[in-house]
Amino acid sequence: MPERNAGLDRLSELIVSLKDDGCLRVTKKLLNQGVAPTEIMEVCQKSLIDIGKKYESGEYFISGLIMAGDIMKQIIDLVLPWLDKRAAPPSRGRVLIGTVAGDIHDLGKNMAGAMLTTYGYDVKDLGVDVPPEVFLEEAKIFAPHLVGLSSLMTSGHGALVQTVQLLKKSFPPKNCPVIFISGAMIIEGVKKRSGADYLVNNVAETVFLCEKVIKDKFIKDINKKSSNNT
Ligand code: B12
Repeated sequence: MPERNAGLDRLSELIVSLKDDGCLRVTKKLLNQGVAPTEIMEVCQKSLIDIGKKYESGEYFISGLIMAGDIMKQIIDLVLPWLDKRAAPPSRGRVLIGTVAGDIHDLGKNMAGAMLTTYGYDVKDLGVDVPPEVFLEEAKIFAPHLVGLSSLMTSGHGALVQTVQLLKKSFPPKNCPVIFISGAMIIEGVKKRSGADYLVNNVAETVFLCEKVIKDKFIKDINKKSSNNT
């Protein structure tokens, strides 16, 4: 197993102490040293959780969260061009994503969207604060294989549950897109309550899940249909 680059711990310290110049310098260095973008993203996600804890404990204020969001956006901009551009077919599948009503957090969703696009998926991003009905309307038009809902606040769980249930009841089970949910504060219990198919915790897991679902569910269906026709 390759040794972990010590710069990743340095990056984490700099993010948590909101030192934007240092963060960007270290990120560039890590990328030039060949550290995987996904590894850098994992460090960012964990560091942001630490920042969230500092906010909760009163050590940081809302300005801290805003700075963290800003730093994160700049790091994502640096990292995205380094993502592995796969020689993928024109589209591996359609994925509809968005942040649920009442929530404006979008960093994780944007990262996941960019990563899926890089891996050859056709991604439609509905943005933030998206009402359940809009997810449904867009799902009818775009006909996604998967729908990914992001929700970072406990207060957003109601909207999340409503969105999943609306989608589930509006499509016949066989034609319903596979629904996955993601974001800090989502726990297995929320997944169960909503009836979502999967809970994902990071972008690497998301890409893996999409590949698995498309392969297991949709490609199998296509093969079944074509063998029934012969
Ligand atoms: C940055 C930040 C902000 C920024 C957001 C900037 C932006 N453009 O997104 C700003 C300053 C705007 C903000 C505002 C607020 N925030 Co805030 N924020 C955070 C913070 C520190 C980091 C979130 C983040 O970006 N994480 C990094 C990303 C990469 O991680 P992620 O979202 O989990 O995503 C990963 C996976 O889950 C997955 N994924 C995520 N989404 C999706 C979607 C799809 C489709 C897929 C495929 C995958 C996927 O992939 C990602 C990468 O691995 C969190 C702390 C935390 N624990 O997360 C608090 C946090 C979420 N915020 C919180 C709060 C309270 C607020 C405010 C209400 C504060 C206020 N008083 O105004 C407002 C909310 C306004 C609103 N209505 O939405 C709380 C929520 C607490 C709770 N129990 O609900 C947290 C947890 C902080 C805390 N510990 O108290 N916030």
